[in-house]
Amino acid sequence: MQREEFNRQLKALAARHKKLLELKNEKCEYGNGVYNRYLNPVLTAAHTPLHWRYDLNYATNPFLMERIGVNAVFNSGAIEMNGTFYLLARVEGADRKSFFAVAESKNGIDGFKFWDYPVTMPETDDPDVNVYDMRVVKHEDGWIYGIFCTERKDPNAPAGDLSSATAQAGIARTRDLLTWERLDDFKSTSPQQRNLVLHPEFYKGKYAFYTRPQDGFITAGSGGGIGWGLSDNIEHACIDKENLVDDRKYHTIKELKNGLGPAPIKTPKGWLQLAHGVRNTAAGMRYVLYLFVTSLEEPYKTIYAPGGYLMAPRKEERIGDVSNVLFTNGWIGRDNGDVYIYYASSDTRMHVATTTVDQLLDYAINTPPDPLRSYACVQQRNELIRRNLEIMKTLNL
Ligand code: M1P
Repeated sequence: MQREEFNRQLKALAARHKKLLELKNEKCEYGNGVYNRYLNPVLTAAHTPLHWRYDLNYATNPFLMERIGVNAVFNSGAIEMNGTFYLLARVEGADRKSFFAVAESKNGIDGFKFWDYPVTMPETDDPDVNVYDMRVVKHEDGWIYGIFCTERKDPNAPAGDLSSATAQAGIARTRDLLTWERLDDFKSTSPQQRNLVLHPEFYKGKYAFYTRPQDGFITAGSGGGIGWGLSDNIEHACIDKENLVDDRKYHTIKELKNGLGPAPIKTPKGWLQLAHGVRNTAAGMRYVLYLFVTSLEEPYKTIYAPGGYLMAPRKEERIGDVSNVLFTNGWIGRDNGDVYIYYASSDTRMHVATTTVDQLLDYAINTPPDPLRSYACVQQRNELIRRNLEIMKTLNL
């Protein structure tokens, strides 16, 4: 390609990228009263800066090729600071390794733009092979913590098994999302820990963690579900006992496994908790999001557990690298009561859904719990139908 043509194509590429970043987002028509989805994803691989992917120098890249590809942008932590919305995105390169990068927006629903450089997350003495799914937590100790999964090859895997891995939690802290201090990896008695979440307040003077102990890398095995444990300090976080917060149950949306999403949002009626539940199907695992509320005084005690899912994959959300998956590790509860749920679909892209604390509490408190049997589900529904038929009669519907 001649230099002139290179410059022309580069300008066209930059213009298309700018247009994508400036695309306005709109609420989807007809929400369900609990939350509103939006028409466009807020982040995709195509949103990553061109200068992360292309060599922009004609002399070294005369074909204007993508040199280091980006495969997907998903599972992002979220935080609001001084009125700006920040996502700590999981960016997955074409080489399958993930890293973190900050994207910011003024309104939280569109205009997300990545910073010039991704996060340089320091390593520990035992280098991570892959890092992902950061929960960003503003703790009452004054620090912003990033709790994420650190994955390494399983040292006990038999020769030839190149897939077995161990997942543990990495912990880092920052004041500005730019410079990160890496602390010791989290320690517990479980061979695998993913979806670790730091509770934003001290509990009896200790750091409190929501855990997700597992026997294997993929399956929960004897792992009961979402747990809770306390650590004396954060620099060498370690828990030796986990209490069950939310267990798995037969024939529910969380039969196979579950895991807490972002850190909970404090409300006058309890801690709003958002999690993912997984069940198996003939087409593979199906990940949905569900909500529950725990007690203000004892954040490990569930006080409201609405039945079923809050959000499940629909339309194009169903399709991606790992299809039929919704996953969240970031939401923002604003001072005015608005809640922005950042969720990823099918391990490929990021979306937002908006709601309020009042709506989520109403949903949590007034949605009947899962009665666990078809017969009981029909009774539950009949009760609603009976009441509605009366109202329909009076309203002539
Ligand atoms: O592929 C779906 C998700 O699988 C894992 O979730 P869990 O920890 O519940 O098994 C994670 O690897 C997550 O990143 C991924 O989105």
